[in-house]
Amino acid sequence: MKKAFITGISGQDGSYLAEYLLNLGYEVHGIVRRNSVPEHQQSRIDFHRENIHVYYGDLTDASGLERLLKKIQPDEIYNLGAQSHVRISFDVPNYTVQTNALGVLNILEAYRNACPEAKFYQASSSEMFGSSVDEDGFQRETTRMTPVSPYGCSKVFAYNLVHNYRNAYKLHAANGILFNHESPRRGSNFVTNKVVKGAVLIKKGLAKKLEMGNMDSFRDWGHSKDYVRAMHMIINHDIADDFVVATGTTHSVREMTDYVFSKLGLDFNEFVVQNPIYLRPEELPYLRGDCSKLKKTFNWAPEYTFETMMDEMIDFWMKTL
Ligand code: F7E
Repeated sequence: MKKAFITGISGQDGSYLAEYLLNLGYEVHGIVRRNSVPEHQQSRIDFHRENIHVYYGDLTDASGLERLLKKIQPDEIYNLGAQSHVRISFDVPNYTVQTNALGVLNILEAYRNACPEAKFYQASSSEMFGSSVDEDGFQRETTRMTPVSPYGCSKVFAYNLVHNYRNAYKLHAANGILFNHESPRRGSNFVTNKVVKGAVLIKKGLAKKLEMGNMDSFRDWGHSKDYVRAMHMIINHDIADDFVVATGTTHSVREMTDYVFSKLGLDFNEFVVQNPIYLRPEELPYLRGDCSKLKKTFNWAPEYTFETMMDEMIDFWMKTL
């Protein structure tokens, strides 16, 4: 039985990955941060609590990470833990860098010392490309990285560190460069779930308005379930490498909002207002990923489309609220 260790196991991707690996017969271990309301924190993995080994841990706690890796001796380490909200990274830049950059140094060191035969996956992000777009309108593995947020900068540091540890210490350490990915489990302060939840509240007469930030940025939105399958392929590739995971299609926030409100028989223009608190000091205007390398290497293809993913989220909130 293979053993996997997942940081960020209680998050959207961590919970789907844990389910995916359990179905493949893995023994699954993961860390969660201490929280004053633990009931809420682990809601995404509650279904599987008996099958998952959960420990308190934190990417900023180097000795705790090393102790756990020594004890568990995992075959695969998935580093999905992060301060993952881009706008909030402007509010808490130091914490973001401590967790997403130095935290990766901590887990790479723990990995190198405790279980160097294991394979390592780093959750790298399309936010690393920042303002760079290739001439054909896509971002890919070779696109220049010019990040535009503390979050993006922290992820570039971690991405480079993974290369450094791969080459210097001959570790099997891979980067998945994931574009935005969503699901009903997405935190409701990320834009897709915020819009779906807000629109459903309006539809049900429970809210009158939805306050948003910049409606003109474009994102390449895929489904988290499709992307965790890619993570497993990437970590198990013969050689440790870097892969973009994306759908290749892009939509503006405005188009996405229009899609959701229209599905509910509403005109978003009547309900959406701008609140500057949701604007970012610097915005990443356009993302569209080229994942040819992933498709060619693993024959990966997403099962969800933008529409089926958004419809699933709408159904979820219609049933939940
Ligand atoms: O924003 C705009 C916002 O917060 C998407 C993270 O998973 O993907 C995610 O980062 C767009 C931005 O995701 C609101 O300005 C407008 O242009 O859903 P988001 P993100 O910043 O793209 C990358 C790949 C990651 O790695 C990150 O961890 O939507 N937007 N109005 C808004 N965004 C939010 N959150 N809230 C608004 O009211």
